[in-house]
Amino acid sequence: MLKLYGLAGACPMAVHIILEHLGVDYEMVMVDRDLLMSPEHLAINPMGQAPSLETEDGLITESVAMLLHIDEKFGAGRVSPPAGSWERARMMMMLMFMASQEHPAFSLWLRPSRWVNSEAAQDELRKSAQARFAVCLERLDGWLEGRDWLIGDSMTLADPLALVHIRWGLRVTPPSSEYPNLWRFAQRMAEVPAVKKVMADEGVGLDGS
Ligand SMILES: N[C@@H](CCC(=O)N[C@@H](CS)C(=O)NCC(=O)O)C(=O)O
Repeated sequence: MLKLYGLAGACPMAVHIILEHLGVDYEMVMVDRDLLMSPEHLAINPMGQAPSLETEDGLITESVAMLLHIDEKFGAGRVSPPAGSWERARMMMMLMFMASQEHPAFSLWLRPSRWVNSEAAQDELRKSAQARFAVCLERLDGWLEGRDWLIGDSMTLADPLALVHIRWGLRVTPPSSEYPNLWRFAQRMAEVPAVKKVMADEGVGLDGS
């Protein structure tokens, strides 16, 4: 059985949602934040981060890799467009964009002290990271203009990751709730049965909790 190591409301939640939505048999292990850098957890995830996914073939890290692997094994076309299609190229673009542009911008805003020492440098870094994150949210908002889902007419791998980032965006200025398409999308997503269950299980909401 798959075992997902998660952190409430963080990027593992996207993987959690897809597992639940596809009805995959899995075990969920919530990692204690204080133990992320413990030797036991570093043996699972050498970066001291979540998620990690234990499979019958071994362990993998990186949430986008997990989403793709789960889709290939259990998705049967339910949460991704066919290989080679333009829609799949766009879904991949969105996943990579969120993982490699949007997520790091938020992380720099959240924890500038990991990168620079002085308070002045941290303030400066926070400001530029927040501005960069806003550019990313603007782009995500544009992709949702006139649409219920990022791709096609049902949930794909890109949507749960977008929801996670929109929840994070409630903490920055301007908050994600001020982007009309993002906020409409987040509220809609929160009503999808699998999303509702995962948010309840992880104890998170759309109210900043
Ligand atoms: N690129 C990694 C990023 C993992 C990551 O940044 N995880 C965050 C949660 S979203 C984490 O574990 N943060 C705790 C920390 O860094 O202390 C992935 O997509 O899996």
